[in-house]
Amino acid sequence: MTHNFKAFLLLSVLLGMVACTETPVEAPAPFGALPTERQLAWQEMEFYAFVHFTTTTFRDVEWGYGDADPDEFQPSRYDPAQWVEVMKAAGMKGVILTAKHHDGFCLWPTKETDYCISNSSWRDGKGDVVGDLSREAKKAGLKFGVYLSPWDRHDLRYSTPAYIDYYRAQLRELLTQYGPIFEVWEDGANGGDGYYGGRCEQRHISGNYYDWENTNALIYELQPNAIVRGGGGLDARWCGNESGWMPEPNWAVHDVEAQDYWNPAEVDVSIRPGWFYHEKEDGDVKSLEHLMKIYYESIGRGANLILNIPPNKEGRIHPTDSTRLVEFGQALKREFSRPLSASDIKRVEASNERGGARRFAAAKVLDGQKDTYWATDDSVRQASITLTFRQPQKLYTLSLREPIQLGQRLSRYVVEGQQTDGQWTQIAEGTTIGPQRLQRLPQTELQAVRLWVESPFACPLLREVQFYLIPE
Ligand code: FUL
Repeated sequence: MTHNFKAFLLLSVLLGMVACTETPVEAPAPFGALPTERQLAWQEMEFYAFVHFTTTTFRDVEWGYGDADPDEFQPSRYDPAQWVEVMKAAGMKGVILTAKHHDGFCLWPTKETDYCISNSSWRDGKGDVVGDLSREAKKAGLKFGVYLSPWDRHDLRYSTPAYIDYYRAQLRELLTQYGPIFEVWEDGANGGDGYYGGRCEQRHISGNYYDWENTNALIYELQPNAIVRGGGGLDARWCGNESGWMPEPNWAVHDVEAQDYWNPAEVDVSIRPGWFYHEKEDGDVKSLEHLMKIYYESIGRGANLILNIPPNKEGRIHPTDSTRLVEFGQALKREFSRPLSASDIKRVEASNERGGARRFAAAKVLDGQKDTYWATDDSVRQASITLTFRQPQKLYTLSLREPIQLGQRLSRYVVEGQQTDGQWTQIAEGTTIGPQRLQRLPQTELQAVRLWVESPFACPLLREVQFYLIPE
């Protein structure tokens, strides 16, 4: 070996070592409160059904008083497979049933009370709506959840400690006999008056009566993947209205300053004015436009949407509702049928890319992956990303997503469009993004779009920028 060749080898080894030891760019640290595994899975559910059904349906009221005879529960053409078919067609991913509403009547053959379906002559006392719906849902690939009203206007024990044992025993039945449960709905409503074992009086409860901490511990013990939704549950929160819209900004964190815990919102709304079926509301089923508006203002604002579809006295979803839901499923498919493909985008640039690393480059917003994202250096609080199209495009809708597994960060965004004459103008703006933000855009020809984001607490991260074109 010549001297020169040895020197060359040594140099190569040294250079190789330098290359190997070059410090890789560190991933951004997670910020603040983070979603749990079950919350992350739940955020992907996005859209599911609510089913309000009990003796109340047959009395044509909203809040059953708790005095209906079990025999009044007589759905004549009962068909939970039809409910599920409609849910599937609408694009829903799950269903939550009122196993017991405020009237106290239980839709499954519980051993804990006589006030249940086993004491109706319907199906010779062999009915089990919870069992039927959970089975149909499973067959169709829908997740199943239960609503169990804490306020019970029938039970004599209500407002005494014995009722809490009763409520927990009911939960134990529901959470052990019907397979995986994705969500337990604890409702906060209590109007005071009720039947209460024939006493027909007002009953008020004090602050910690339900002792949710221990009740929820039981839920997690029996169903570790279930989301417990307030009343007493902290996994998900009420959006604050029953009209189908998420107020802005929508921070999934309970206290943004304190960053205490992840507490994402769920928007609950009925396809009709009431939660239960009433014939007089047959003409008031929400229009397609209204449902689409709800979709944009709930899921499109980072919340989950639970849409109530109440079975009628026959035990079927009324034809007006089922037709509307099928149409809605088709409209949703159409709405997002023309995603602008990454190959239609000539260039993606950002004002800053973390450490100049490819792993955090602006282009990561286009790769369709959950775990990859554009990131900036830690010191950055405002940044922009510019997407230049190969040809001018008439855009329709924009979808933005943060990688929420690293916390929610963005407080505001502004969208600018570059017209074909080179002029830039602002075309949209908004506040928080979170798991998803949908934004309709003006339908003008644009050759580029720039998105500005503000991230007051930590460096901005963005998982997705997806444009949709005007549906055909
Ligand atoms: C409320 C209840 O009082 C309504 O009847 C309905 O169940 C709705 C979803 O929640 O608190």
